[in-house]
Amino acid sequence: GNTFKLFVLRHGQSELNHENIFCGWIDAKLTDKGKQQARNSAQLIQQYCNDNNEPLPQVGYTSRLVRTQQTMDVITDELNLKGESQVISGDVHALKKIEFDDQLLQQGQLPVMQTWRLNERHYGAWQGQRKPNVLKEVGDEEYMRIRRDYRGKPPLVDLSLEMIQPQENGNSTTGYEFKEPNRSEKYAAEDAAGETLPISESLAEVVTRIRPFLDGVVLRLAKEKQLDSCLIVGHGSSVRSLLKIIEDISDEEIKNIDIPNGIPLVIEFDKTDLHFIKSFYLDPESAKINAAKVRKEGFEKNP
Ligand code: DG2
Repeated sequence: GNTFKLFVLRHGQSELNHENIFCGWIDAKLTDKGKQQARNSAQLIQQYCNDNNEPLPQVGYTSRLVRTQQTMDVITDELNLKGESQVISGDVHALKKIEFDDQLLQQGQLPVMQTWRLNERHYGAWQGQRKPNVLKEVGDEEYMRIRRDYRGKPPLVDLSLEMIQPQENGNSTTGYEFKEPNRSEKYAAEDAAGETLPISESLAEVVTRIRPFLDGVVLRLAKEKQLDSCLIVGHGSSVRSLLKIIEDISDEEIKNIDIPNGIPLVIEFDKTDLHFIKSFYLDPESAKINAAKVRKEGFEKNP
């Protein structure tokens, strides 16, 4: 065809999504429901490709967080592709030179790249906290401002507190109950490349760090290799950021957009100059219902 397609989805439900806890860079795994959502995504992609006589995605991208990688694994399994995953450091100069092995595709394997630039927005000191508790503490307006305003930014996380074990039954909290994996271990590749990783982010900051990856890797490779499609598994905020850039959504409008777990979006581009044509969900009904639920998280005691 003469269009290039990006299949983009948010990972399936994670354990912390299920518990109604802000997750950010904490490495929560998928729940069984999350895995089921991933399988369902694969079927929707397969169906779409069959119906439109299109090949399956030719490259995959995930964040460095386990929930997107697990989602990708389930999808590649379901599509009978063998995922070959590789970490890319995210360094902006290196990004422009990233290549993948064309041979892999012919052998029924999907080259997958993992980058911190697709990570969820760093939720600062809110990550690991229960949404209803944060809501109670800061009030409705501030809660929604930080969650959804383009420049809303949670308080910075204290990573040294993350290193301390929480004290049960004590009067004071000396550590966080849920925490990020050790940074220097998990992000050694990024460290080595001199990347500066955040301790809290606004959506605006996610947009800034995702742009060089979208242009330097995803769209560049699509053009160079004349790809038909690729698959990105991201997070609520990384998917919102991609949409904001690609569809040129205003700072005001982006406030109203929520991303459901595990429902693929198709974003179509003109193959010749890669200009954006249109985007749509493969299951628009469920996408609408589930996006509305995401927005209300924290407002109901038992979602
Ligand atoms: C959620 C988003 O991100 O939370 O960090 O808890 O996509 O990784 O599950 P994801 C989190 P909200 O901004 O929707 O409250």
